[in-house]
Amino acid sequence: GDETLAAEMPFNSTKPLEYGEAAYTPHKGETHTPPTPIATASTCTETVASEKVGDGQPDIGDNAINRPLDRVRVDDTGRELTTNQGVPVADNQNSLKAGLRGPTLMEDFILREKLTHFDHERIPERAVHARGSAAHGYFESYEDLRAITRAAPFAAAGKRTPVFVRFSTVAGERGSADTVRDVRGFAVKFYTDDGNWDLVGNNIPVFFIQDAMKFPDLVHAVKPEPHHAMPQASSAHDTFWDFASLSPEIAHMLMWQTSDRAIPRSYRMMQGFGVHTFRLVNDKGASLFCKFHWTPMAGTHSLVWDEAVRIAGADPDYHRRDLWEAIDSGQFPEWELGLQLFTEEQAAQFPFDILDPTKIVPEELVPVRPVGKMVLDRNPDNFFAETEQAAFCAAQVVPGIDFTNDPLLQGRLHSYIDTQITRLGGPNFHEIPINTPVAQIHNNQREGFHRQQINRGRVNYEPNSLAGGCPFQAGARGFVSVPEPSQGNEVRGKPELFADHYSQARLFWVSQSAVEQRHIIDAFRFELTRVQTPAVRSRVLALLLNIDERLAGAVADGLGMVLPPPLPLSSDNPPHDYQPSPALSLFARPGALGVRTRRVAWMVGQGAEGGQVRKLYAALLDAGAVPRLISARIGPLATSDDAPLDVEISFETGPSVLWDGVIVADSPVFVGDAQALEFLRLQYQHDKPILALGNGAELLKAAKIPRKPDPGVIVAESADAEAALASFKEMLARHRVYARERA
Ligand code: HDE
Repeated sequence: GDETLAAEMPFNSTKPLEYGEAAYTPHKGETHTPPTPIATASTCTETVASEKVGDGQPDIGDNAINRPLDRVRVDDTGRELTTNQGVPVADNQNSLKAGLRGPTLMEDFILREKLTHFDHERIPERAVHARGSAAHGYFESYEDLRAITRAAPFAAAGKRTPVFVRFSTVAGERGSADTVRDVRGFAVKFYTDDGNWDLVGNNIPVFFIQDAMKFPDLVHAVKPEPHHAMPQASSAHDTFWDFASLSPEIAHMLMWQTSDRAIPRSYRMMQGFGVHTFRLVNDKGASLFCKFHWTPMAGTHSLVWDEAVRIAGADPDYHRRDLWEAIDSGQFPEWELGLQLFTEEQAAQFPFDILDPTKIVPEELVPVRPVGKMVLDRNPDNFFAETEQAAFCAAQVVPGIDFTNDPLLQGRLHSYIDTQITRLGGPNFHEIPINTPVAQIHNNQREGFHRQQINRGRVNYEPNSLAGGCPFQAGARGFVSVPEPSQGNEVRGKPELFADHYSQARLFWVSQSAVEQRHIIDAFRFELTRVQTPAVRSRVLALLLNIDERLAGAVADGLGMVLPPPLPLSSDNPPHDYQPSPALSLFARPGALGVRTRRVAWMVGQGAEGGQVRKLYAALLDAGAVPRLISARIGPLATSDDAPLDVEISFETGPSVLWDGVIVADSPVFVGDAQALEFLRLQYQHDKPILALGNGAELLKAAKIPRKPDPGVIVAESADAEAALASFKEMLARHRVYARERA
């Protein structure tokens, strides 16, 4: 029993019970009762937003990829503590000493192992895309696409292929804020029957540069400046804009990057693009060109800039938390995969070169054909083991998918594997469980750091007879490159059409709504105001003049500068005049999520109409929204009906920017609370729907929020609360009340 154990094994003979019962390991074979946890995800209410989401227990989904991962998944429940050699550890609190006040002994292999492991726990972060979050899920094909591609995921209608998807920012370091202005990475690893296929894309369909040769310069320019390592996770500084103003091929990308695409509301609410033109190949070797599109079922929605900046302080993990909580609460994010398919002959007619990654194929030219959906239904168990160690690689394709000669893509085919050798410490990173294909690996590659496979036999070469020729070449079943004819002199240069830098930048500009255009102007103004060198600002204005005079004029005006002459064009060809493409507006994809996962702050004050709050709150929860009661402090709050309300979040921990909308409850006491007024003013300023019930309208007045005309401010008597809530839900589902900005 416990008494004899204590008597037999005091770990510190002078203070035997310093750590209480927990200091004693259970005897072998005895069951260990874990102590009652002090805090779990469901009892902890302090954090910004994680409270009440899920039960904190791992949710073992049924993704095929999770089955192989189960081999290495560790659950410590009911287990005793061991060293890395599996030796049970008696005392994890005290090092081994020569006498209680004496020197620590070299002999303490347990201490040395623990410290040594700790000393080496960090690995280099990704050179770009260091900050990211990931989830497991599956891709499901709508149809049998074998006539177009032999790629395994498309072999049958309803076929499911496990995926692991990582979203990221590009410029910021691993601990930087989620909501900065930046491109977002959208990397999908398909664990197909024929090996891993990585579609390593972005949320913006074009790129800054046209040739891999320029990538290190681009990244050096946008990263923190090398002398003082500032600014973090921001392109708003001289070196980026210096580079940009000297690289006119960047024009189209700048339009996307200054648009609200670069400040998404959620990873769940952004598109994904393969960017480059790829090829799909069928089993007869016939191929079509292909552009990949991911379209979010939740619609494309963004933050407003001031909101994004404030969220970076209020919750730097905003996107990470949003993705985690959506999955944890069973609101699985979904995207539809669409393909733009076209032939060599069609491509030859386009007014741009399909090998140029600064160009899109407008949807009016080639429609997007939906071919399947992706569902993310499981959070990782361990951030480091899965998300951090995931190694995506643009060169990882499977039979049925092939590359084109896009010179940016060609450089990527080299860079990704190369970077993992440093980042993950050797050539066997494909054996880290998250990177290992579900398909089996058989080849004669051997050895290297951290080898996991134990290859049998004496044959590690091919051809061989001693192993019966195994593993043997797959022939036509294997990956066969499209036999594209190629000829020409070795030359460093670009095709002529690559030099049209402005036509599609202008296409993007003219396809934006008035609000979106204003946001682009504001973003240029912000970025260039941060730039210290007037000549750099001026060169950017000269570049913008080639896109649109009104745009250039408005930005110049915002900087108090006069317009310089336009940058000389790099091509003698006249620019191409595209028809506007409505598909390029964020508003083209409102999504089908309604109010699901929308965060609603419910402001309550002393003496609030408790019954009404409880009823409407339940209705909103039922609709899938995420309401929370918020007030000056958490805890019980007296109501009109004697049953207190439980305030969940305080204004300090859940500031205005963390909510998609606000309901002001009918409460007698509100007015004068500075935090409440600030909260409401920001909700209004950030275009969010506001519903004030009964006496709650007083708070709107005090905050000087106009009641009319504004479709997003709803004021109602308590008796009409249910109808008012319905209108509020409509506004909430529409994301933001952008009409307010025109007023
Ligand atoms: Fe990347 N990129 N990239 N990139 N990229 C990396 O690979 C690179 C490019 C993209 O979640 C690195 O594992 C070169 C375009 C994503 O782990 C690195 C060039 C697109 C991710 C690298 C490009 C991307 C990366 C850094 C130009 C959109 C994150 C760490 C020739 C289609 C993947 C790593 C993840 C990551 C190189 C351009 C998307 C250094 C050389 C274009 C989503 O290898």
